[in-house]
Amino acid sequence: MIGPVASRRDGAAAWVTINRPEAANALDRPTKDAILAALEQAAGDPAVRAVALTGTGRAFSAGQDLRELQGVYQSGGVPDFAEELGSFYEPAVRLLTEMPKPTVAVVNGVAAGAGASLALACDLRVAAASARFKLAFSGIGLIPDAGSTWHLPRLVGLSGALRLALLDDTVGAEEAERIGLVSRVWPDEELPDRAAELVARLAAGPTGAHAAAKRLLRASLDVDLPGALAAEAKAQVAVASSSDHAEGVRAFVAKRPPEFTGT
Ligand code: LHQ
Repeated sequence: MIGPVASRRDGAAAWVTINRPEAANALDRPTKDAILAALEQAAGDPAVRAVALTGTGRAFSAGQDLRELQGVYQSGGVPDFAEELGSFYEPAVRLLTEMPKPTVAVVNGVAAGAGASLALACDLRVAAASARFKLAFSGIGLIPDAGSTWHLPRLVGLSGALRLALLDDTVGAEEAERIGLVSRVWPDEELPDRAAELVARLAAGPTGAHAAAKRLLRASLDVDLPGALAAEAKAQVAVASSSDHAEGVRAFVAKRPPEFTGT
């Protein structure tokens, strides 16, 4: 039986697919537990060199399961938001942003609420032409969470972030590409193959160099130039001793494509 999340390997790429299409891949407790387990597994497995997060059906993810939330309110309870955030959203966002390998959101359909936040936390987003982003938080009287207040200004600038948070505009895939939210948009029917190709390319890349580039770029807005130069030098000395660097130079001189191993 397939649970709320399907994990599979495609060579050195791990694919984590949210699988609750009947609920727009909304995040209820079992789904959150399964996503976290899948991300932890992929992050900790050195044979995995890129991770893709996607959804089954018409949605990427509609965020927090609001029926689950409503169930708590109806039974007279008060959901423990701090626990919700601390037990799933924070660790998931930290795994996506900190694992030493590229993470890609393959946005197959609507990404709303914390579903959008998870997509924003990935290193790259690629989208189907019919995909759309909607923060949705203000619609239920909440603030953008799961890292959205941090990621949005970095991805689309403060003005764009305020527009998305306060006006709650729905942004289609083409506009998302134009404003820098996504890196590629493909016709819906081409998304699976094109995304698999892109994720496989990342998984066949120089994983150590990708990891260091990801770490430095993510930290860059919080350090000054001398600090960034020093961090670059330290990281470059480390990756310069990798097999992948030697292979890259060998392959260039031999006029052949490099065969990186991630070591
Ligand atoms: C849903 C959901 C959903 C359950 C669609 N839940 N069923 C919050 C609280 C606690 C702690 C931490 O953080 C958070 C973070 C958050 O994520 S808050 C934001 C939560 N998300 C939303 O407010 C989005 C609500 N959904 C929508 O606005 C729309 O459904 C979107 C724009 C996602 C999609 O619209 P449509 O394409 O028109 O699809 P639909 O509305 O018809 O949805 C399809 C089905 O999925 C439908 O079920 P039904 O049985 O009626 O066919 C929806 O009820 C269900 N669904 N979102 N979040």
